[in-house]
Amino acid sequence: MSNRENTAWSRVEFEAQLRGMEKFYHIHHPYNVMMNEGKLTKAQIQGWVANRFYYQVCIPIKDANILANCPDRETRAKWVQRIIDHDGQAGEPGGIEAWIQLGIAVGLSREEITSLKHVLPGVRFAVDAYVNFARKADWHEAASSSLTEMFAPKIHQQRLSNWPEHYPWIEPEGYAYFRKRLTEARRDVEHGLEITLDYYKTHEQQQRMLQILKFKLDVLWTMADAMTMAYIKDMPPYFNVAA
Ligand code: AHQ
Repeated sequence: MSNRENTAWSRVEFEAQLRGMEKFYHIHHPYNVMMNEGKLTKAQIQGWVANRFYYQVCIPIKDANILANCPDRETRAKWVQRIIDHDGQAGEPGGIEAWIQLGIAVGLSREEITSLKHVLPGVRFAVDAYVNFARKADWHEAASSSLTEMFAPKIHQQRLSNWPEHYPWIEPEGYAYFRKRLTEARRDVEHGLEITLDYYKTHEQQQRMLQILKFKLDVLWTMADAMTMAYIKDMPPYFNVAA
């Protein structure tokens, strides 16, 4: 390999390479494309909300594992905000409660959502893989795996812009979560990028980061795959097995 191929990217080039991974983001998954085009039924929207709830409740667990593995007080003092954003605090219900409100706005009951009864095996395995990665990985690597959120503001904005027209039956109160994430995601990415661009210095380390980001992109894509099988192709687990 010529030396050039082994040379580490500059900070600017490294960030550009990370942002170049947007083509694998789940905004391009058929489930999300159909959602954005108004082609999903009420049941397919409800299935998505009920399954994504498992991802949402696991995010604070994932972030608590990063805190547990991180010896740097300054980093922890910033990172802890992510747990508060989701779990809430005195007087502020938080993102998990906002997601339950989204569930109620699409016609699910609180119990249906919080019972996790609709969570598909493929969704559960993908989310658990993310949490277990954060549990075991070096805290820098776990922190940098959150950078799929570089691409999240666009997908949240899409929902806010298109759902009212495509899905007028959804109560507008449900949109609070997406609005909340527009600012929170941008703030999270600023901190996550700082940690990432500071940590991965050599060519090999930067290649490792691309692998980590691809793993997290796979988590999101696989969740949508499981929902596609169950709710679009009507082939949920064991659909062809006699009850
Ligand atoms: O609602 C989302 C959220 O709270 C988070 C936390 C962050 C992480 O720590 O990995 N990623 C993330 C994401 C959220 N919403 C997803 C969506 O499509 O609504 C996007 C997802 C992400 O890009 O990782």
